[in-house]
Amino acid sequence: MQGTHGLTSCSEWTGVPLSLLLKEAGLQKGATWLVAEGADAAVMTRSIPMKKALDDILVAYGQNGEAIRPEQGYPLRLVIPGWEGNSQVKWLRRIKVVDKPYMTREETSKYTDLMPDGTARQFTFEMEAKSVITYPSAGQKLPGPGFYEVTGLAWSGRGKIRSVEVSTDGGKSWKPAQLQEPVLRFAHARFRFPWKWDGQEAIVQSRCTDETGYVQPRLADLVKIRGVNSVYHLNAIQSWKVAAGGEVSNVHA
Ligand SMILES: Nc1nc2c(c(=O)[nH]1)N[C@H]1C(S)=C(S)[C@@H](COP(=O)(O)O)O[C@H]1N2
Ligand SMILES: [Mo]
Repeated sequence: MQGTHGLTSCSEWTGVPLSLLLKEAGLQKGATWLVAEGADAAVMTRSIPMKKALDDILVAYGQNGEAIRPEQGYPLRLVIPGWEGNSQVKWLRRIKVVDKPYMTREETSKYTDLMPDGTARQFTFEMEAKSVITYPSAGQKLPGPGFYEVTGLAWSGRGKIRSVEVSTDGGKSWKPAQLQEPVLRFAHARFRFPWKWDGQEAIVQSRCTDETGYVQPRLADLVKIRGVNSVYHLNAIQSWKVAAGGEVSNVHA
């Protein structure tokens, strides 16, 4: 799903706090960034600010009670709560403490957002709040008018999800959805919303707010600021059209 890069949230990770390793190694003055390098053929490399490294980054060796699986980064990887997936270097083979970001391929040509004026938004580390309705969603078909439970997921790289609202009229009106416990920081939160579908064409949308008060933006509002060249961090409201026949499809509303 585009825009969900990041939150590897259904896992229980085991590892060593990166802050502990850095303190043991000893940091020199001016040590403001680090460069993490993967041992894969692509040598995926990302620059990470020291502030986050000293906060909550984990150098993980275990996932869900076993060694990290090869495809998830065995033997070691970074786990960076709330940040985009790409920064979470797998098959970690080197950490270099430096004084500036190194402008690697992934953080310049890829995970930097090209703004309408041609400048780059650097860096988009935190995953901004997003939600998506998973039922009904594109490719599904509602069998006929009647009662439905709208369900979906919401998450935020800035902390906990505070609330989710659902619209069934293309954003004209919004009603609160119910959050399912547990609602945890950086994790996917499930929501549900009772809906009586009258069989007419409808646009269904969800909109979440996180604990910082940040509200998931409408697509048009996000495009106004970011333009159309920045697709890697798309956290706008997702719209699904339910056609009169019950078919559900992806639309820009
Ligand atoms: N070394 C290395 N690390 C990497 C990558 C990679 O290609 N090489 N892909 C990144 C990207 S783009 C994502 S989304 C996450 C995926 O992590 P997962 O396998 O736990 O889902 O790993 C990141 N870490
Ligand atoms: Mo990714």
